[in-house]
Amino acid sequence: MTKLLLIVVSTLFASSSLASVELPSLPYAYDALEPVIDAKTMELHHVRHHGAQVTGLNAEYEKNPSLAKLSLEALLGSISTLPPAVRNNAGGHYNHSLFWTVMAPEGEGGEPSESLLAAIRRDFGSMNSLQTAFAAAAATRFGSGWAWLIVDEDGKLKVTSTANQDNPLMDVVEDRGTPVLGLDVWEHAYYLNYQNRRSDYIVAWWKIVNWHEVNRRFASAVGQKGQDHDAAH
Ligand code: MN3
Repeated sequence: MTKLLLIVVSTLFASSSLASVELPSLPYAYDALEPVIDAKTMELHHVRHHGAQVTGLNAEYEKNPSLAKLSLEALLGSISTLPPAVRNNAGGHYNHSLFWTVMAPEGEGGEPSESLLAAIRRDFGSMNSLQTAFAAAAATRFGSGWAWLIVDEDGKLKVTSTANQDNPLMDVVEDRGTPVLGLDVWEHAYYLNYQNRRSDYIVAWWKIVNWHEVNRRFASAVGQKGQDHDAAH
């Protein structure tokens, strides 16, 4: 009887705690991405920038508890109906959570899967052309924002960019789709090391892409769950 009560009580608490998000811990140490991204940048970026968005999103959930019942993806999909603070904080939380996972220490990120490579050749011609298109999107994003590799509604790969903390899941952006790779091109992401040389950061960043995670996201986006997963993941 006591046990049952405990289960009931803990279930109640579990569902009421839905109304908050937490800052995810990084899957590597702050200095693990050096020299491409320095430890100080990673720490400030994670704790202060992403941390502030987590706090900000939780504050919005408190103001409007019905928002917390939606998945983050569903929330982003109806962002046009929501206040700007939700757009910035929910976008920032989603974007940074993705960003940390699509990076890995140099030499540990593996390679693109066969099916991802095939899609890259089909939609861009080659990996080189994809990287050129991605660099152009990242370099020409004026001010702050993100560059993305997405799977669009037709299952095609596409390179896009968004301003501020917007992302391709939002119903306010031109090119919508499921992000499989994202690069933060806000100055806070690279300025300590690269200053104004954003394009050097963009080129160096490919060395720390975590293809294990990109492969997983791609397979999930095109509905091949479990079929073409990188064995190492
Ligand atoms: Mn950032």
